[in-house]
Amino acid sequence: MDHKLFLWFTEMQTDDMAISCRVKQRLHEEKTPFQHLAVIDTEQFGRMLVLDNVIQTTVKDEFVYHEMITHVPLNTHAAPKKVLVVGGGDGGVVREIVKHRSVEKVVHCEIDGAVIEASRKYLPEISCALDHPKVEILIDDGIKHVRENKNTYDIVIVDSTDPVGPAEGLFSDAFYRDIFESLRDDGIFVAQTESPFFNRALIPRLYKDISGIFPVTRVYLGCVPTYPGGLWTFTMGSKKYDPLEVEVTGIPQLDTKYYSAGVHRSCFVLPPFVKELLEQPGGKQGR
Ligand code: SPM
Repeated sequence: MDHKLFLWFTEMQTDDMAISCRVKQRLHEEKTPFQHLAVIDTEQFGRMLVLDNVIQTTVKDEFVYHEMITHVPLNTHAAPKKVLVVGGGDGGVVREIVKHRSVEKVVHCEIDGAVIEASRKYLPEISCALDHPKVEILIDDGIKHVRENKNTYDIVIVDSTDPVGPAEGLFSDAFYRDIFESLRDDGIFVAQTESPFFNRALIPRLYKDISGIFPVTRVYLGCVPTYPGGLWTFTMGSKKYDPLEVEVTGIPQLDTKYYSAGVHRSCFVLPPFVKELLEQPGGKQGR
């Protein structure tokens, strides 16, 4: 009989639900000063970055998340020149930012240098723009960086892990206030804000915090198969520009697989069960 041993990686996405992927090969594993880091090769999603046993990104589905967290804010701004990325050590957001011709400088502030090194080595399709001449990498605490740099950025993108452990402070009202200060007068901020199925207390809290600081606050959606439930939220705070007022015919053709001018508009159409999250005490989606 011809037997083959199957090894599986399992992430407990909630206490009662898991995702399992058949593993081809374990490529890398280390304990960094901040977290447990692994890169594995899977049959279904190809190479996968896993932090503290939580899937961060995979070469098969990463484009959805990285395109949506990047192009929606950058195409909402008239001409973003200076962009800050907090987190996102795999480099996927940086790769998308440098597709924008107006951008002159990308500051990439990642607290855990080991994520960048592992991504450079094992995830070249995602990390390929980290050495782009417009990119400056800082191995530093994003919270501190934002606090120390006032009136500096056109766009701030927070590409964090889940709101536990090292990323907890990246989901706080104080951090959002510092981001507001770090932005220029027409600046825009966006953060990944988790699942509308499984983070039903978090999303309204973040929406309330952000809309208490920014004149324009919008929540939008993307579909990331390896995240719990697939459907994923992003929350944008903007000092001036409203993504819903963008003339979508003017959006440049970029090399993207999920984001498009049409998606720029449709991603803000929220199903009632998501809309209702924003209608809890704290205010409605909008100004
Ligand atoms: N550049 C990709 C980094 C990914 N950042 C968001 C990760 C969220 C993954 N959380 C899944 C939820 C599991 N509780």
